Order: sequence, then C-alpha cells, then structure tokens
Amino acid sequence: MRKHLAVCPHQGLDKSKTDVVSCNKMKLRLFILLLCGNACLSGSQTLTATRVLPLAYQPGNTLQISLDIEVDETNLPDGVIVTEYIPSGWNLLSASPEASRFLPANGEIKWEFHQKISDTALDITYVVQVPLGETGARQFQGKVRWIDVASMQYETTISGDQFTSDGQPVFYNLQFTGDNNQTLNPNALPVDEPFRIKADYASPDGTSQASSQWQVIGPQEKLIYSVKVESGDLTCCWVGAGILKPQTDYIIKGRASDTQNRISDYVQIQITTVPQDQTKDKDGDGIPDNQKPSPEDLIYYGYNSESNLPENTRIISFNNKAILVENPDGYPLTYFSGIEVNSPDFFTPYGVFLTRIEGITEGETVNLRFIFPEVLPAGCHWYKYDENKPEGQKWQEFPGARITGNMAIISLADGGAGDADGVANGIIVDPSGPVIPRNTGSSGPCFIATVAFGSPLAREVQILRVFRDRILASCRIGLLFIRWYYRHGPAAARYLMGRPLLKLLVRLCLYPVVGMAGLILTGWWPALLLELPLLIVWKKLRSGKKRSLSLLLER
Ligand SMILES: [Ca+2]
Ligand SMILES: [Ca+2]
Repeated sequence: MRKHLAVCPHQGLDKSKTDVVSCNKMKLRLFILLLCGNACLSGSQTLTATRVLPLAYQPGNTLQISLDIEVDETNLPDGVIVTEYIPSGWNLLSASPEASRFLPANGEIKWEFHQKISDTALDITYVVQVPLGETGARQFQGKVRWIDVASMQYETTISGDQFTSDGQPVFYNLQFTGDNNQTLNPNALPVDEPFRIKADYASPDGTSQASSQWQVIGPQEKLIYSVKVESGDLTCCWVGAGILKPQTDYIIKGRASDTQNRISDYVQIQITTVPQDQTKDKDGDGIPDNQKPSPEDLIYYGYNSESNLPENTRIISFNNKAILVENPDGYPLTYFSGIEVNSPDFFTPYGVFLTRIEGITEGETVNLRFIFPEVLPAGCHWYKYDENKPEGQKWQEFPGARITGNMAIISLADGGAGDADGVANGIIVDPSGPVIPRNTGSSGPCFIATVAFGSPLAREVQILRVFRDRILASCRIGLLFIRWYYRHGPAAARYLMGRPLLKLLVRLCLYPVVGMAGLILTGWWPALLLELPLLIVWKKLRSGKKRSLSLLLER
C-alpha cells in the first residue's frame, strides 16, 4: 500500500513543539547533506528511484512526469532530497508534492523532505510546459540523496525513462563493448583493438529502425571516422583498431533513422583513449610489440636496423613471416598491424593487414605496396575486411588491387574506395589482405595441398578435391575428417608458407594419397591392395612420426 509522505516545510508543519524541534534538526542535517555534494555513498539497495516519462511530447502542450521512489522498510531514510533536471527552456507548471524550488536557468527542480520517511513508497508527479516549436529528443536526468538514522549520506541516480521526443525516433544510452563483449570504460578505450559502440532505439509511434549513423570527432573538431550502418545490427558500430590515437579525447556521436526516413537527434559522449604505454605498441612506431620485425626480417628487406626504416615503410613479423608495406609517394605510415581473422569462406594465408597513411591531401588517391617473402599462391585475391558489415558481407573483393608474384599494389582513395574511415580527412585506414576464396572449387580449396603444390588449380589438388567431395563427403567418418581438416588445415597451411623444405616433404607425403585417391576415383579398387602395406607402415610409424614432425616444425 502506498501513501504520500507528509512533508514538513511545504505541506504544513505539525504544531507540537517537539515536532518543530526535531524538524529543525532534520533541516540542519539536510542542509549538511546539501553541502556535502558528491561525497555521498552509493545506496541503490535501500532506495530506488524510477522515472516514468511519455515517449513523445507535443510542442506547446503539457507533459506529466512521475518519479517512483521505493524505500527499504527496514531502513527508512531520515530525510530525502530529490533533484530533477528538465530540458532547458521547459517550464515547471505544477508538482505534487509541491517542489521546494525550481531554477528555470538550468531546469533544476528540487524536493526536500525534512522528515523521517514514514512509508516505503514516495511518489512525485509534476507537469511541465513544452515550448512552442520544440523538436527532437529531449533528456531528463535526476538524482536522489538521503540520510539514514545514523546520519550516513547516500545518493542514487533516477533510473527509468530519460528521453522524450516530438515523434522522431530516439537514440540513447551509448555504451562501449570490446571484441569479447566485455563492457569498456569510455575514459580508457583501447586503440589497438576494435571496440563496439551501442545505443538503444525507440520510436514514439512504433516505427522500426532503418539505419544508424556514427561519427568520431577528434581534436580541432576534425572528423576522424564516419559510418552508416544499414544492415546487420543497426544499433551498433565497430571502431576498428588503428582509427583512434592513444591518449586523445574524442567525441563519439550516434543517431538513428526509422523506416519513414525520420532521423533522431545525435546522442554523444566524450571518450578518452588509453596512453601509449598501456597499449600493445610501447615504442609508438605503429607496429604492435608482438609483431616487431626481427633483425633477420629487416636484413631480408635490406635494412640493418629498425631506425633506418623510412617513415613510408613498415615491416612486421606476422604469422611467422615478415611482410613489408610502403607508400611509394613517401607519405608516412603511422600504423601497420596484422589482424588474425578466420572465416569459413576464406583461407587467409597471411591474415589481414591494417595500415594507416597520414598527411595526404584530403580526397587524394594513393598506393600501398605490399611485399611478401614468397610468391602469392595462384587463386589469391585482394579482399577488404569490414567489421561493420553483417556475417557473410564482411569480406569484399577489392578491385583496386594488382597482385604480381610476391607483390601486391593497392590503390586507395581518401574518403572513397578502400578507405575504412569513410571521410576525406587526409588519413586513410585500410584493413585488407590476400585471401583464397572457398568458392574456387565445389566446396573450397584443400588448403595444405594448395600451398604445397603452389596453386588450387594444380592437378594433384584437383584430384584431392574431387576425392573429398565424391568419396569422403559420402560417409560419416569422411565428414568428420573434413570438419577436423577445416578447423586445423588453414593454420597448418599458413605455417607451410615460406618453408620450401617442409612443402617438399608435404608434397612427398601427399603423392601416395593423391595416387590412391586417383585410383579409387577411376574405379581401380584392386590397386588399393598395393597401398595397404604403405598404410600398415604408416600406422606403425605414426607415434614416432608425430615426434619427428614436431621436431621438424620447431625448426
Ligand atoms: Ca612497436
Ligand atoms: Ca579518410
């Protein structure tokens, strides 16, 4: 059962003298509570405050808001102060109980209850006047402070509804999560791994969300990142690694549109990225610590030390291989990193590279030249990787790429094709790399064989693929093997690349398998008997072979 609290200064004082004395005491304690500001303890367990706010307002009309305050009956407060902030320019018309004060300048309404709360429920309702011509989403915020019998002071924010709108959709409550869904602190966001910004969507008239638009604004109001999300999860956007700089303040803004092309107001938050020494690139050279090139890697590309590398050149050691990237026009590369991205649809022999070029003319088209330690396998295409696209659309073949031998040259336009920050701002962010699409065959390439024989089109690879599709895929054990192979094959194939001796060994091991597969496919079953002794020998040697193989792999 709920009833309203009797409030001493505004609802009429009790006449008895003792009550007046105790009320004065309360006043004094509340005055101290007012003075102590943010020093209050958080006490959300003993008191909860929830706002009920209509989702839509009409310009020029009135709007009724209620605040439901619930108190733990075993710990009834000795005094309560409720502070509410209404949108600027809006006017308070009435309140029940009557408000202690209203400051139109900042929209602050205050209720002071100078008496022990006698009930577990304390409800406030108030009516505001919406100005004529008001549009967009408007926010309400508030807090409750109280003291208990022991004069301990507590504070909690008013939860529940925060936004009301003139009928436009509303986007609110920005939150940040990392790659593995952990909540991130907006005052300490990482720069070397992608994070996700998420906001809630609501529409006063029930229309669905059609898109969200996001912006990151850096120092000097420079637009750093702009993206429109129109498919997949419309309430969130990814900010990829390499887009933000360490120890920098940014403003992140998001807004949503509905199916009737109406757009919400921007909701925004200030964020700060973590300082350099807490990220994975301690020396700040744009290469993550764990991808630092070894002295041998540097010598391989003709540099005797890291300090000799010009600004437009970076070398990383990624997936056990050293890869060089450079901008032939001399523009500085301020970030170069390898990203491990696994896909059921692609084999990424080298992973994906994230490169940032800075200092170019806004809107300019520039080239990036990648050099690999070996000729890229036949069937390799250059793909862009876009974190903001839903599954199945994250990979897009990039037409502005030319692969010849061990080199790939890609052509990127600031703010256009190939630039992941989506803005002509003198910075190009490029996550892309060489991939072998699965659709080169009926159900994908045999990764290890492709790498060992140098091409998915090699005759041996074709035989193995047909054998897999016709024979292995038709029985349960075969299917189990295929599943196991697709889980571990890509990593093994990646390891093989750049190791010619190991490739030769794998080829030698695969020849009898290819021969057997060929015989089975051409109907020469009896010939299997010839392979039987080989199988027995293989089984006997298996334990020993495992050990010698691992020794070989450790080389
Ligand atoms: Ca580094
Ligand atoms: Ca750009």
